[in-house]
Amino acid sequence: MSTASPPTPTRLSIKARPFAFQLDPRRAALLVIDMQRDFIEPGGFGASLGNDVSYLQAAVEPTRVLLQAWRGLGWPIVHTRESHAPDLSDCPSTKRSRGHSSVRIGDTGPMGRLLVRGEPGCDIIPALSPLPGEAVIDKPGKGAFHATRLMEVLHLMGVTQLVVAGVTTEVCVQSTMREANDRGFDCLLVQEATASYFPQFKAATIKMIVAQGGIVGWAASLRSVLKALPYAAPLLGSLPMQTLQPAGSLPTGGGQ
Ligand code: TIU
Repeated sequence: MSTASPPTPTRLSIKARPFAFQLDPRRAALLVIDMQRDFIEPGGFGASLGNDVSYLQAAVEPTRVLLQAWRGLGWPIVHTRESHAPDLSDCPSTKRSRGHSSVRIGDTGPMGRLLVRGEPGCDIIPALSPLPGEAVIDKPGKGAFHATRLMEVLHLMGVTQLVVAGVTTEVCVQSTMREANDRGFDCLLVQEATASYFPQFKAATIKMIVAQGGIVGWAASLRSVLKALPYAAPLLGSLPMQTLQPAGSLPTGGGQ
């Protein structure tokens, strides 16, 4: 008797809005956007803009579990970091001058120079550290395709679908999903694995993404994604209940 695992089907149907997402296991990457200390921890860039960074904590555990599921399958993973060269030659003065803080990109804070590559604050938080073999894309913009090799990296991996996690929902996540959508990628946002400093912006962004029949892409609960991925359903049991949003609490998209 063979003990080989059953073959993975060619399409995995994930319950999603505005309709089921047909994930192709040979073509899908997990894209984790900007889960950096500078956005999530006190004393970083996000806090310097006056934000309450504690809102972003909610996305950490769901993203960790999503990474665990993806790593177990050996499927491609790409992390991004919003970051600039130490000489700030890739930071437009318009970007640097924004915000109402006395501290700006490139200035020194408790975790080193804000959003500068190589500084402690620029690192991805330890709970979600990339493993060897996972791509890490440093991006000077909000969208991950702007002035990066992301398109080439995904092309070389044969990826046409992106399952997306990260922060913040309405800034770098939404910008990247729109860029990806225009470049021909089907994008699925995992709702618990993204967060904003402004919960109402997160809810509105999800509505915008799925509106008009999926004008930007799809959104699904972490539960739906884990239930659809091979071998991942048991991970659901390891998640604290408050990590998973009750089905009824998720924003329903308009204009579907
Ligand atoms: N400020 C804010 O909400 N976000 C950013 O500046 N960058 C990302 O979203 N990564």
